Amino acid sequence: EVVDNKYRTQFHFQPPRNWINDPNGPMYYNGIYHLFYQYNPYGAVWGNIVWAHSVSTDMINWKALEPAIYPSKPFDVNGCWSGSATILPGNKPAILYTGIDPQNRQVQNIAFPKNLSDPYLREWVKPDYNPIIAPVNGINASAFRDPTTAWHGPDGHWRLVIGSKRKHRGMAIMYRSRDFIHWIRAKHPLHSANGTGMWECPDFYPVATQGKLGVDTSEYGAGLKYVLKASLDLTRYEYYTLGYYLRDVDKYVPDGTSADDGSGLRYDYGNFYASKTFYDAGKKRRVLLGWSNESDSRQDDVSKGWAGIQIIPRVVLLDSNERQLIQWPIKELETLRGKLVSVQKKKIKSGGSLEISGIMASQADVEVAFELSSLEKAELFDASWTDPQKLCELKGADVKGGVGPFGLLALASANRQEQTAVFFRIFKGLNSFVALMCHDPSKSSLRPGLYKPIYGGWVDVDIQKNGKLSLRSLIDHSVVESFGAEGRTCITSRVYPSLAVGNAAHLFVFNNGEEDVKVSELKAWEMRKPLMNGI
Ligand code: DQQ
Repeated sequence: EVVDNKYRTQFHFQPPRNWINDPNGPMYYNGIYHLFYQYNPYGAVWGNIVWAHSVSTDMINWKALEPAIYPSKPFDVNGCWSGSATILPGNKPAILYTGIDPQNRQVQNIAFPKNLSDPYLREWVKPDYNPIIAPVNGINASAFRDPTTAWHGPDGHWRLVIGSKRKHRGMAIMYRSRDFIHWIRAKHPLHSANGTGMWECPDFYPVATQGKLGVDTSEYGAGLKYVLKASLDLTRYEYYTLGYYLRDVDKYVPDGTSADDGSGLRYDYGNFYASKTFYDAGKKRRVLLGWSNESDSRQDDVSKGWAGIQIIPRVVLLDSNERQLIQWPIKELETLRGKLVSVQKKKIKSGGSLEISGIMASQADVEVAFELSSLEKAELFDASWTDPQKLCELKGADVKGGVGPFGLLALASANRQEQTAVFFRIFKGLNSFVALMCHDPSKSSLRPGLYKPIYGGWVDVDIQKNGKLSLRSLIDHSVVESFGAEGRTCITSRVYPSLAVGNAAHLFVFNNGEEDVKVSELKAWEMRKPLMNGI
């Protein structure tokens, strides 16, 4: 089979060919990171789903193995869908996943490594007592999937949740087990929210209110808050809330400040779905993985022979104000940094720009710190602007502003007929300034008929106090993954330039605001290619 590599990413996770979607069962076990993922062995569109398997010692260089879990028994004959890993006492990993049975019901199955002394855990055994959880007693058998990593309570029982819905109410149905094999449904879901529809790939875990360490899923006690995330099938966006976990009654109570009705916080305001975290006991951090789908057509995917990537793994921490999470690419990514170009203390005048040359700008890691000496010219914020994505649509990169838009033009052609703009705008609100971050790929390609959605999110920073705003963008041929304000707002876009390809891609800093801005420092590294599944 031939594959077209023109738009292939070089340091983002991909197999050599075919369709991929959700990350599955990520885990750290005896010094090795395992990533399983939804994969179609036969083509570049969704279908025939198995758990493909790769291993790594740094989550940047990957070695592909044979699929670990694939349809072979009645309880998964029609597909092996998403799920999670849990490391059981005695250092024994177990995988829980959704199988599609002969009646096309969604059932939950367990699998164990065949041979614990194989460092790669290549072969997995699915006992014949599967399924271990079936959609009975009123559960909708076509809306019952994606078991989480389990956590252990003080009563000696394991707990997990499974994504579901009842009518329009999305929910995380909870189960308990003493032996990890016999599971009993709890009377109440861990949490539910009306009007949100099916919850796919739920994730539930603690985060520390102090310090920079991640927390294992079963930990409990003072100084922890909880994150509950669901991927909403209705909108194809994910939302999370922060809150408390009342362990005695197994209920999650989201903070009053964070909406859980599908309008709240997101890990990523762009093309990002079906994410999952795991606790990395090696480096004591919680790591987030997620799928970024293509935004070209199905026909494009078939002709290029591949579709879908995983984002660069991100460390997840609670912001010190406890209002949101902060995400940052794992440190290991920096081992790929090659040739560096940098800029210091450079004013970008109103309407001006600066080209950053000297590296291959189609494969780069760019960090830039902006300094705003005055916010006087900031536009007034209109209280009707409640949706940041809509505001970015209203005010794209070419729409002049007061303070901003300023930021980067990634994957730009020499004369900027093509560009993917990553930028901020600052507005003056009633009591404080409002910062907006946008991705505007509307000029990302001269090719007709591409899907080029504009994305946006608010940036939770005190811009008046700081007078600074930082941006990091990971640019990789057909993806731009951006981190605003040290990872407070993240946006990922998939783009398919026709001119700004390979060595013909350019990188600029731009400022379309009335107010001048200063680049206090910019560093752009050309990125090397890691070992990537034999590609
Ligand atoms: N993808 C899987 C499901 C999950 C969905 C099937 C989310 O288990 O709900 O490929 O992208």
